[in-house]
Amino acid sequence: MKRRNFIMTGSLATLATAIGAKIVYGNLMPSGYEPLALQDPDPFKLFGLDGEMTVLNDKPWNIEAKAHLLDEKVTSNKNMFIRNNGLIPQGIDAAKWTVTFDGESVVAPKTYTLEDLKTKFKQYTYQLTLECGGNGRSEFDPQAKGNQWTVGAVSCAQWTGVRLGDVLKDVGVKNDAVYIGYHATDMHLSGDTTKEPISRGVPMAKAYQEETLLAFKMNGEDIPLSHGYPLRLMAGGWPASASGKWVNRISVRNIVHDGAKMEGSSYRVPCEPVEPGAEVKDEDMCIIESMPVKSLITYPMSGAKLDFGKSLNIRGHAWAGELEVQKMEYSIDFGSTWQKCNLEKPANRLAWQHFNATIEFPEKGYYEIWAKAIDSRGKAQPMVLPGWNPKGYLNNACHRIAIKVQ
Ligand SMILES: Nc1nc2c(c(=O)[nH]1)N[C@H]1C(S)=C(S)[C@@H](COP(=O)(O)O)O[C@H]1N2
Ligand SMILES: [Mo]
Repeated sequence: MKRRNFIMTGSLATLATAIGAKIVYGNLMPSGYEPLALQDPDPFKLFGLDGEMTVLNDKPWNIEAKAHLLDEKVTSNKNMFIRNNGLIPQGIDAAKWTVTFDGESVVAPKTYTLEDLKTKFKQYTYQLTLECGGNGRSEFDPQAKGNQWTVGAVSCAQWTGVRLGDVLKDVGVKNDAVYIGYHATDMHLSGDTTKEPISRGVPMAKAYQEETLLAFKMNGEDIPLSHGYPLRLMAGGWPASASGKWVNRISVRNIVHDGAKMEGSSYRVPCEPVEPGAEVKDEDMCIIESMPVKSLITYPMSGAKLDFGKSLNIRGHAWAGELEVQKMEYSIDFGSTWQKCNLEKPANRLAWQHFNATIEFPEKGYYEIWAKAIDSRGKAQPMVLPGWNPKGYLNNACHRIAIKVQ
């Protein structure tokens, strides 16, 4: 059951009976709030039964991680979510792979082999946070169409490649350049080869950022096929849809790139907040750029049970798009009071930051741990769902886990 479906009918005592433990800060629970322990899946039963990724769709493949699978500081290949809009290309020969720069705003089109990229330009390695714009979509009401991502469409792997900016300088870009748009070799679901499943991009300022890479390695090895082998764009901190996989062409545009999924409600949100379910005109929609501040508790799993008298060390990651996370807090009393977590600096700009805290529980019973990150401009994650939008993007509500102390 989702948060929205809950109608709080019972008294605290009835809720406690249903959960099988006293709700320690029950008097502080927001009215109408559905405790995690009463939601489906019941965290005390389901989580921990398997350590596998969740398949949301197999046509195309869309797979997400569970929170505890993201516990590593650097996300390993097996725990990285996969998001495809079309069909994964087959039979790739990396030795023959090329990437062509074209568009209105190149001085002249230019093509590079992978070998050219690797030998002509300096290589850089960064940890980059990659979060799907639709991560958290499953909680929106009215429900938004698309993959019902919960919390696991985010990763922070280590990427190696050349700076897109260095290559653009080598290509030669005219003064009227506004945007770069990627083109890739994955196939439209219809099988129609004249259609692209997705062709997005970033404004020139983001294209020239030091951390924006044309990457050929992930975690020190060739990029896995599902993540864009042999070449992908990496624009960390932006909706991951800007980071094109299997890239073989980059167009330097003198307009905002108008490729597939750049327009309408794709990766765009109302420029001003709207009522849930509202119709929003095209011209009132804005392209998502930097992702909002967010965090994830990766240890323990929701549904963990703890012996009374023992303290609990929680940990996880926090990120804030183009910004740094300045402060990380947790609450065990449904958001009434907040305590500080230890927060590490990022490994580099646009990498997620690790946090931890030691929690003592005052008595036996049921608790929820809520985590809240605050970015360098003082903006905090909301406790409840943020602004509704037609496609269910940008849900950065506080992550919460359920705990029983017994
Ligand atoms: N060519 C291509 N690039 C793509 C996509 C795609 O379908 N095709 N999906 C985008 C979206 S919406 C996301 S969230 C990320 C997912 O990257 P990952 O599968 O490596 O985690 O890739 C982006 N790049
Ligand atoms: Mo995405």
